[in-house]
Amino acid sequence: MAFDQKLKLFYLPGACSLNPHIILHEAKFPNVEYVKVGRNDKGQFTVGNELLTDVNPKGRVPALVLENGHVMTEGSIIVQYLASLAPEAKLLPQEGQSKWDALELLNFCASDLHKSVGTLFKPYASDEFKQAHKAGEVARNLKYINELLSKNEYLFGSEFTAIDSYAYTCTRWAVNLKVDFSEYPNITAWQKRMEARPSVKKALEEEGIPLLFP
Ligand SMILES: N[C@@H](CCC(=O)N[C@@H](CS)C(=O)NCC(=O)O)C(=O)O
Repeated sequence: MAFDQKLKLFYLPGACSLNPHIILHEAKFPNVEYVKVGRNDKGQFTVGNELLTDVNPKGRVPALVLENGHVMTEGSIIVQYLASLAPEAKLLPQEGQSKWDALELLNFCASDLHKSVGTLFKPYASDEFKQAHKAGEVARNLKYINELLSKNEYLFGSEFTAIDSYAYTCTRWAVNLKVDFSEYPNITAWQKRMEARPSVKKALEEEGIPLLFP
């Protein structure tokens, strides 16, 4: 499949679909339709009068529909796919040990980071649990990211990769959920660096959500 194929990204403003949204702009994919999902009174995602489950049986974002109709539904795999279509954008290393090391970190974002911060949104989690979880798993993952950013400007070295857009998306949630970032100054500096990128600004603007650091 080609770089200039027709693509359709289903997103919810600010959700993990922001990661592929940033990546589509970062690599300047030319032929993308962005479809905002809504919610019905049962909390299910909707697209117009239809349920998102008609597109993605998991009922979640992101979902990327390719020109041939195939649907991809896991964010970390979607960005690997996009990176392979746009090698000159260097969204992820494509060869050697770096390829595996980058995938390892991308997987950390998709599993530990995404799901630890994401748990703080669960309506069935008690306030007591959320406080303990912030001090436990969330802090552990943010500390690791903060350490990585003490060595480099971006998470996988001196250049932006799709690991940054994923981690930016999740650490953004943590800021909005009032996690204390005073012990993570490198994350704050990197979030500002991320928000200076035209791709990030454009994706946030299209999703109708504010910069953390206007
Ligand atoms: N395994 C999926 C998870 C995607 C995911 O958790 N999406 C969230 C938004 S960040 C969602 O759609 N949540 C709605 C729900 O769980 O009903 C991935 O890694 O892309």
